[in-house]
Amino acid sequence: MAEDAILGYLAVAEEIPDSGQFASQHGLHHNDVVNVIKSLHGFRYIDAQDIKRESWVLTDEGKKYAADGSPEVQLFLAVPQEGSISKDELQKKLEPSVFKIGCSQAGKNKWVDMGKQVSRKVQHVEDKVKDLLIRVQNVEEIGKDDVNSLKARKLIVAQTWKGYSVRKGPNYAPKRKKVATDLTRENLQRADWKELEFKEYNFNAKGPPAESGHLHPLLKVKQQLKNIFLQMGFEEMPTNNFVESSFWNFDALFQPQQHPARDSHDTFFLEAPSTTRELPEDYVELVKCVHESGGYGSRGYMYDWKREEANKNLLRTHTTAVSTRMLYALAKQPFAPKRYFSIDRVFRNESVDRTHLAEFHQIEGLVCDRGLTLGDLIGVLNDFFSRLGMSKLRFKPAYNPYTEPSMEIFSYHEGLKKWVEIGNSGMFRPEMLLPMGFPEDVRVIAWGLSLERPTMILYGIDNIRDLFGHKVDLSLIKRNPICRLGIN
Ligand code: FB9
Repeated sequence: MAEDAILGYLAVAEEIPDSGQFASQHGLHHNDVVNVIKSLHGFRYIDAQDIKRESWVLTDEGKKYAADGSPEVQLFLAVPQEGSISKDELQKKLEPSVFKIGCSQAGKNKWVDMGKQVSRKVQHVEDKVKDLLIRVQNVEEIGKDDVNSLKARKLIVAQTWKGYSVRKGPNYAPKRKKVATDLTRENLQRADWKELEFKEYNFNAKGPPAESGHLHPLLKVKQQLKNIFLQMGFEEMPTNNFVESSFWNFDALFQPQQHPARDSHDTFFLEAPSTTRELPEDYVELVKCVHESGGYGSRGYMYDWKREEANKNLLRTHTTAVSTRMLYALAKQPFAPKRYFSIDRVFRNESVDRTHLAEFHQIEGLVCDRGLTLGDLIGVLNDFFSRLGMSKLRFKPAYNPYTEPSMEIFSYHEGLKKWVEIGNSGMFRPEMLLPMGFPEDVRVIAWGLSLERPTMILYGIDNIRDLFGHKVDLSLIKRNPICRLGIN
């Protein structure tokens, strides 16, 4: 249709100066003409040049007045030729916007006398505005001042019209030759490949996008945090056991058995297997004592410690449970300083909301060495978080059953323009370390944070359910580039 019109027209004419006029002269939609021009240009049947033209188009309000007349004329016609009409009466006869604009325009044009009563001041008026709008609609020229006044009344807006001027191309032919895009068996059998014109190879054509796996944003940030820990000389702890005994998750951490976190409101206890198979009996005895009657300078919690409570299996509530196992194993060896880290899932029976699910990934770091102080903890925290791009830290005294002193960590986040709580930390209590068998002067400083929070902030994800779980929009994972940690 449009193709034959264009190729046919160029058979007799040098050029098609304006695809817009060509379309209207041939009763074609300009878009169809443009698509054909692009395709013929692609095959070099024609040579098309962009042409732009600024034109005015009517706004919706402009279209209304072009159809129904300008508001001032509608108002004028609503005023009786003789006598007058009350303003309220008049208002009822017209749409609110027409009445409002009509009053100001007709008033300005001194067509009517706008008092409590409204009367005509002239016999007849021309609807110049309507005429101008119709001329614009018909792409006819109108004067500069008229353009400005219509523009001022937001009845017309500028529009860039894009079209093409077209000339014959190097492969011009009045009819598009069917170009073969493939040499088929039939072509060979019919030996008609000689006549056939083959489409050029387009070596710049992009192949189909290579579908590949995409790392979940959480895993991208996890990898960067692992790199930071490894660069700081930390060794990763094995976290491949979501199921833990209450002993390693709580008791070994000197967390008393009646501590609120140890009831099913906060912790997922297992039905099967409900109890752990074995614990290091001699060490369990020491833990029992320190809970019940203290020692090592502590008076303990002075309650009856129950083995069956410690035997209960649960989904670990923190990766600190892994730290406990690793520190216990470390204490069995001749002492050597150690830096450990873990990043893995922990489970808490919490109500789900925008930032909390029943599970999240905990990041934990610990340094075990002789004579470590709170200063060393603050030092390693500044080092660690500065590598995450968080340099300005503040510390707020906090409480954990297994660390004393403990501190919540805050950082001023330039992007969010506020102080953000970025983690918790402390020095493991002697009641935890000494029963393990560590020498008196060995101290362990540790800290923890979540993986979800930094990932949500870095990827600008507002609701944790958009980050993790069955509602995640996979395209988000596909589309999201790596956010470089440490770069604001
Ligand atoms: O991750 C947390 N906040 C955070 C971290 C990084 C971050 O980076 C942004 C790019 C800039 C932003 C925010 N928090 C810890 C703080 C809060 O979100 C807190 O409300 C929620 N916390 C979780 C626990 O919720 C019950 C985050 C999680 C958390 C808290 C404490 C520990 C671990 C995870 C710990 C510990 C610990 C303490 C002493 C010794 C050993 C471990």
